[in-house]
Amino acid sequence: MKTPIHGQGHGVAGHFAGLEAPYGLEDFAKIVMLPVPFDKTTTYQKGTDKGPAALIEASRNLELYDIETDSQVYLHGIHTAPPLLAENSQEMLDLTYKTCKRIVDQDKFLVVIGGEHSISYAPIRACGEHFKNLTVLQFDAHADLQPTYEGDPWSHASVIARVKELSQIKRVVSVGIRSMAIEEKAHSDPANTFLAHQLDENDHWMEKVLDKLEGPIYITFDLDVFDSSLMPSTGTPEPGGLYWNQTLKLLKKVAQEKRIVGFDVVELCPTPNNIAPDYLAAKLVYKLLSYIFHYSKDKL
Ligand SMILES: [Mn+2]
Repeated sequence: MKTPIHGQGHGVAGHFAGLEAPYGLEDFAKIVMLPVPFDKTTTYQKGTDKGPAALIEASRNLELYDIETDSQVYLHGIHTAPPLLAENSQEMLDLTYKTCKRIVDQDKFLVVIGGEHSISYAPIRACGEHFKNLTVLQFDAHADLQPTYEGDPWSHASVIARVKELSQIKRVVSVGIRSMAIEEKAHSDPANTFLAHQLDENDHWMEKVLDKLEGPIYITFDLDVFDSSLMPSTGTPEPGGLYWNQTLKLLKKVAQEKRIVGFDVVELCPTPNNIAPDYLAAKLVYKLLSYIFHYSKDKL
């Protein structure tokens, strides 16, 4: 592949990894990338509505060959769907749910790109109905367990509270939590929560996470789970978070041992003149797809 020129990338603008036909074609592609540029309920730094476009633009600078898995996951085809636009939470969740349901019912592998974390309710609901008894693996700095937040039950701070109410969800396993209101504590589930300060220097905790994962697995990945030095471009950056190699090690183990049926990556809030976090988010998406399609293709 030619070395990309800075600020540009290969292929077609607006397509993940710039993929052109046949790999970016809807009918051919096994993977469908769905941008949901929604930001209405965030309370600190606004701008996650710009996240999907920044992630997709950065992805045009990715190498399509993954060294670690010795694979080229794009050969399965990655179609980038048109962004979903809505004025309010109800409209956005309804539209996103219907679109996600159609994608999973067509046996495509669903990837949702946010947007604020509240959008994750829709793909989780769609995957829960399609795959049944879903376990949700949440990567997040925040518990997101507020019963309602500022009077809004559909706030980004309430998304996991709403997810836990879905009948097709067996369990939510949370990793990297380090910020919680006292009201959320009563709703938290210590047996399935891996608080950031409890993650040791060694990686023994990862086996404990794997033990909690049963049945089909959906990953909701709030980028603020990363340490704020690594991921400053998020609505609510928190110090004391996960690092890149550690995170990928866990994701790889999950892909090797479990059946991942879909995922979302949310809360990218691009910073002007700092492309590194956008590229990190794009690379996370591509690495996770590489792991899933390399290690668990017989389980898909
Ligand atoms: Mn979150």
